Amino acid sequence: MKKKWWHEKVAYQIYPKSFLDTKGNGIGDLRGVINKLDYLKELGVDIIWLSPCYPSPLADQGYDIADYYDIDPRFGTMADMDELLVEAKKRNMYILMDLVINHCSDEHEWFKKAMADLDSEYAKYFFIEDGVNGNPPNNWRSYFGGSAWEKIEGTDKYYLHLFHKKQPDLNWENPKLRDEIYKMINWWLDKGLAGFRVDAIMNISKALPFTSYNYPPDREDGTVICAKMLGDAKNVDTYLHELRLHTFDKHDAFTVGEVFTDRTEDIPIFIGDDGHFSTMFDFNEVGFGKSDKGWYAAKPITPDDYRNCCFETQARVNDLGYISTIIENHDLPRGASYFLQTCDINDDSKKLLGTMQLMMKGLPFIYQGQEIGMENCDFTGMEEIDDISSIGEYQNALDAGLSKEDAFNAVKKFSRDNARTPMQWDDSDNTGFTTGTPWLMVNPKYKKINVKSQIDDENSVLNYYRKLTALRKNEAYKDTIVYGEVVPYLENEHNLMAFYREGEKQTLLVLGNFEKEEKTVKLEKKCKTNILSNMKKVEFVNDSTIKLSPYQCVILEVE
Ligand code: TEU
Repeated sequence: MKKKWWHEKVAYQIYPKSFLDTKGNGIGDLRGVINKLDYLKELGVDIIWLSPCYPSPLADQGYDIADYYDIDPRFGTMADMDELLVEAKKRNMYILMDLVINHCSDEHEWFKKAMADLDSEYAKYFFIEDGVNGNPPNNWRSYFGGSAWEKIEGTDKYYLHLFHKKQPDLNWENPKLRDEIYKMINWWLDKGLAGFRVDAIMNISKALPFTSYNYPPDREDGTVICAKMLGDAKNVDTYLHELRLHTFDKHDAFTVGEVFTDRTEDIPIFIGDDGHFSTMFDFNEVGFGKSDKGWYAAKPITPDDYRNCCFETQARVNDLGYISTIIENHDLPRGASYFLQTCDINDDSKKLLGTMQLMMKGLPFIYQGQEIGMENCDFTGMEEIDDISSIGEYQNALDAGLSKEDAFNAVKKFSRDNARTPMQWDDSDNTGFTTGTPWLMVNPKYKKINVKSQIDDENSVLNYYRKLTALRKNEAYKDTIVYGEVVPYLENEHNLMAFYREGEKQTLLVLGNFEKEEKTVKLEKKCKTNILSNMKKVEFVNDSTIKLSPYQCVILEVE
């Protein structure tokens, strides 16, 4: 694997709508991002991924784009975007936009023109098919629940939407559509964007013709069927190859793919020296609990599961390419609430979890608020939840026979809105996010968990994250942390996550105790310096034994 400039960086995801509102409309904006660049720089962030801020009806919070060439006025102007690019560059930071090209909004002019004339060339930008005896063309279900087909009023035809009906799928079979997409990508890259996070990209190739699948009888949402469809769809590789030659390669752009695959043989398609993206997210850990029925029926995850998933990914990817690590994003519950559900959720355990992520091999993406230990929101009813996916899940749960109360309780734990409540800046009204009414409720935990209270506290989660990012860039250890092999240690020990990072210059040992109790750990190799711990006291019993306090982690250098 060739070394690349971005391997040594730290990335951060901003969900603009919930980051910082400077206009008082209750919605975060690009000026808010500009205002916080120094905050991010001090956190050690180099690469910023902005979730979509293009004009959009926001049915799926901007993942439904109505115009690829502009900024939604609620988020600011193109001048703000240009300023953001300039200000980022001054600080040696890189901006990524979200590239949502599997679908657009039903309010995009392509779709409006298609609907106005089903024989027009724009109709060929989408998948429009005849119904079968008054029913949709086939039985595919969408990711967000219900049929993946929407009837076109006044006709017996349907259009395909693998996500919400306000997100019609674009027809990648059509070279004209592909050219439109390439033109748009190059336009953004010419502007000085460093690259993209590429949304839902596994979906661009459909299994054609549109035949029905046999559903498992208790299947509530589209995921399994879509997964099966993806297995049958053959053109992902071909499309991505063409896409990259026409766009990314010409600009040496950095790209991170939202790729869902558990097939090792597919990895080189996406990453590595000949992969179509620079990197892709590791979703192994975060997807662990999801059941066949969807998120509402997810199984709990333990620290042992988290550890095993991380090690599994490392073994699978190995030197095939360089992955990106996450513990949360805008589609998931908060990492602390999810991965620490069997632990005490406190500053120590949050620092421990962060250490495991940032010491893994991979480009770490920190999601806004993760660095201060934001937690899930204790929503009290469905009326407080805005996300269309959660609303779909709730319906799925009701349809499966759950009571309203049980359905709500199941959905709220995994709701995407847990990650979408406003960023917690201080303990003033609305947590300093807005002077207006926030578009989504502020998590009441903000009184305790906020940037202001942590910034000057040497022991805060925030300052610990700063130490972690600094360690990744420390000349003495950088090569080992970025490139060193991950070698699991004592992997059968319950509630312990332990691994070596074997580099050319040195070997590090990372130990994390996920237990409420003290843990004594045998050291098979003599360790010298304690490089970093989330606790002041590091207690070696003797040369070959160390005692870890509850939720303690340490990073040691092997002698
Ligand atoms: O997510 C793609 C995706 O597969 C999601 O369905 C994911 O499994 C789900 O959100 C979990 O609840 C991307 C975006 O990240 C997401 O926010 C969008 O809603 C989706 O694409 C459609 O653009």
